[in-house]
Amino acid sequence: MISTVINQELSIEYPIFQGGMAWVADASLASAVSNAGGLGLIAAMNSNGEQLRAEIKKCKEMTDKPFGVNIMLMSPFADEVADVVIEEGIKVVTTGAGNPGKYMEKWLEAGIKVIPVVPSTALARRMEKLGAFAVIAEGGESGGHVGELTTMALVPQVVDAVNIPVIAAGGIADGRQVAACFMLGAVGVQVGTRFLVANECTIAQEYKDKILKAKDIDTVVTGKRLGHPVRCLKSSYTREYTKAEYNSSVVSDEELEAMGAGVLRLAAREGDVKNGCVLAGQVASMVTKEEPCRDIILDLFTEAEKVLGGASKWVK
Ligand code: TUI
Repeated sequence: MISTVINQELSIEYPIFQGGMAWVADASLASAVSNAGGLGLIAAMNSNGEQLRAEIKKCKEMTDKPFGVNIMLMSPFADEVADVVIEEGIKVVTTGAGNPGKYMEKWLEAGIKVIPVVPSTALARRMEKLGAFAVIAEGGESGGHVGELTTMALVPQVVDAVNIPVIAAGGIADGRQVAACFMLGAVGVQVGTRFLVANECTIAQEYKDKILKAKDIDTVVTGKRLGHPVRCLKSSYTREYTKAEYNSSVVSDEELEAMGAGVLRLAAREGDVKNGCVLAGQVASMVTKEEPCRDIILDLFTEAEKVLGGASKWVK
């Protein structure tokens, strides 16, 4: 049984977080992950304050286990959702795509455990100083908004840089990868892409089918030119976007920005995986089966324990 400060302090069974995926991580997925023994997270990215409040209330009805909220800091509603998590008594907040410094004091005062995603040791150290409970070191193998470093390079460097717990994210879809993260010094993992095809995940079936059919080299990073690099599956949309992105003499930044509007919702909610943006990590091709969240978590940890138990086979 893998047990660390993460599951112990957060009162969950397994040290695993579900990624706060935009337009994906709703009350259904978050409550299912929490009921399965992990930490489910509702993504606030696509919600204003009142929409988030409604989703939190729904989640409270679906589970009596702890769950958290992920706040995407580039969201125009970040300020209002930052207050809603306090009003609703949320115990764990993760953040992404920025520095949550300006909210830290009030969240800590409210007794919230703040766990920011960090793409570098510098931000990890800053977060530790501001009172973060832990950090999520997310490598660029992940889906969605990505940093520069890989999980393999980032996790041990963050582990060495701070004295708070480190959760690894990016490129984790099976038990071998969970085990590898523990070997790098992480005490928990965050998994996104594998939960996309969970039975309890409410995204369009077309999105799930595209994940299930993905091959190893099917992801691409778009949006670097505008400073918002995002990893997703290749599609007609990404081909058009990439053409525009590397043609700055013809396509202005404003036009490029407009090409990104509404594309996450289009794929996740309407199932238009040709014209929408299907966020997914590099491990999408390892995700081959739709199953309940409980089976995903059991599979990850059963295999991880086996691998960790046999780790010494390399030492003669
Ligand atoms: O946030 C994510 N993944 C996301 S957010 C999202 S929605 C969206 N994003 C961009 C454009 C349009 C829509 C989809 N996926 N992951 C967490 C994450 N955070 N990865 C990397 C970072 C990060 C990057 C830079 C965190 C902090 C940071 O620091 C900036 C600073 O101010 O130091």
